[in-house]
Amino acid sequence: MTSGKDPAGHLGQVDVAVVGAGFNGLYQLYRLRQEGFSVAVFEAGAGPGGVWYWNCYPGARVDSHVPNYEFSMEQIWRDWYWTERFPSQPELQRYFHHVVDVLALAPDIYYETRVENARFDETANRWSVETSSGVTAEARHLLVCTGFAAKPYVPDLPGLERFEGICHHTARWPQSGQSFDGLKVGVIGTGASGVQVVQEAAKTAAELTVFQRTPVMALAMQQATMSVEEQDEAKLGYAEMFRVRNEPPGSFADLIRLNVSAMSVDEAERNRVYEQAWARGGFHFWAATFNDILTNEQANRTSYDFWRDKTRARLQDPAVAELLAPTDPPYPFGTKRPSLEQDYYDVFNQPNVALVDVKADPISEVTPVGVRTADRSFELDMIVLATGFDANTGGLSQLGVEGRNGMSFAEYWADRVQLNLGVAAAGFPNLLFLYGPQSPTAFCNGPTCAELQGEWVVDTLRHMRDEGYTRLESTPEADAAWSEHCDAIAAATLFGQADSWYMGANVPGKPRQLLNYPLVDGYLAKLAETAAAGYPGFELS
Ligand code: N01
Repeated sequence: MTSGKDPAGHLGQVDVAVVGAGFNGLYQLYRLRQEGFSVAVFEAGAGPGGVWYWNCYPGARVDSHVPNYEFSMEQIWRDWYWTERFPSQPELQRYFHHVVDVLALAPDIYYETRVENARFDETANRWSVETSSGVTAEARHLLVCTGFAAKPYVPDLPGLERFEGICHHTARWPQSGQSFDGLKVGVIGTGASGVQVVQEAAKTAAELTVFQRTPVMALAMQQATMSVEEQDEAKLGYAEMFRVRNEPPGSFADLIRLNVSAMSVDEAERNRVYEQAWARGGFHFWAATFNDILTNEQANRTSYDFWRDKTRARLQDPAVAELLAPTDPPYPFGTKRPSLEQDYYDVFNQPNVALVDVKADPISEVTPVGVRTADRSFELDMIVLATGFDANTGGLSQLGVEGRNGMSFAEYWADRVQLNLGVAAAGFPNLLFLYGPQSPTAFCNGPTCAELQGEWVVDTLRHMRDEGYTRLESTPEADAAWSEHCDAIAAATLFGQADSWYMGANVPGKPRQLLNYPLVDGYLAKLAETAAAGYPGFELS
């Protein structure tokens, strides 16, 4: 099924093939069409939204507040109203349909069309793209907009395939829905997806068993409903808000880190700042307190202790409290992405909810009727795999991209991932990544990054067309230099101390390196510098 065009057959030559109809893919389609390029978007899902299409598990909602988390184009926000500050996945899906309608994008999007192979033709300087629905294209440029979470990670749990109950990964939840009502549910994993599923399952599951390996440091969401009147009033300031969002430090209009060390103030002042950030909710406690939280262990510990005490105050059982919010931090605060919660900690006071520490007592196997750890057995009707993603690079390897000499991403990055500015890699001419590895991805947010990084991509393609270039390729030296620069930034922070997906460390065997660039403003400056200097580090011909 496609939206708009007849899916059968060959599209012939297009200027740009885009993979993915999430924020980045839609933005590229909108802007490149405006610039006069022909564009085709291939999307594996049956609708737009990317992660917001696939992650339809009960309780899924975004952790970045609106209106920051939306496109800045007035024709989109003018008639759009949210119901909540942190919208749910169904509301986000409606938003994506609104975007597609308002910008009239549908005719160029091919849904249920997974890119299965893309080969670079050295003679024509074009990508031959083949898809699961039979649509093909010969594209001058291939823009990979698959996001960081396109490939779910399922750990190697012995016996998982023999489980006879219901089993879903959060990112492959049935689109038709699956409730927890009256079931004995086991949730494996306590990252952002696990937190949200647990909150929901605790309401109606007969029994909920949460298998925790590492405690999440979940922050108070401080959810709020939003009225039409309040949004109408706020819209008077949207143009200015989006202008600020796009300026240094970039990505959030109202999350500004203080230019003050946590160690330079006394405890009372520190707590005042922390209380204020806590009350504002969302990522404020992570990203808008002191300037050395993520670089100085002592400063970081003050954040952790504040979070721990806030959290433990809500837990009735001291043993459960010690597992969920240990006396000493299991990793530095904020070096794994903090999830947002509404009543995650409170549900552990309920009689139908149990916590199992699978660090101390690891899962040994999944049986046809449940889960067995070294010491205990749990009978379950349903297993939820909230085990995250082969993030940043995993989704890319699924596309069957063959660059020069048939090289795949997996081959090029076998020992370590390296991309020039997080947008291009040697051996893959005319291919640009948006929201990809070694760009600000996880430290920016979808719509903002789609616009900020996206404009650079639009400018680059326009520059090539205007100057008569048909080929752009990164150099191995530039890839290596950017990757080393990312390493240097990682070394100056505490991120390396956590086994997180930021570091590729959640998937066994993956090279361990910082896969996201933590400085949005520095990144944008580098992009601008590169364009202004005539694209050093790239070969244009
Ligand atoms: O994945 P995760 P996620 N046995 O990797 C555990 C975004 N997101 O899907 O920490 C037992 O964070 C693993 O344990 P450990 C957001 O950016 C956003 O939750 O490796 N447990 C961990 O607890 C987020 O950061 C939203 O020890 C195992 C969990 O599985 C990112 O996506 C919502 C295990 C995986 O946590 C990823 O979040 C959802 C095993 N063998 C997601 N293997 C919002 O916007 C893994 N685990 C709110």
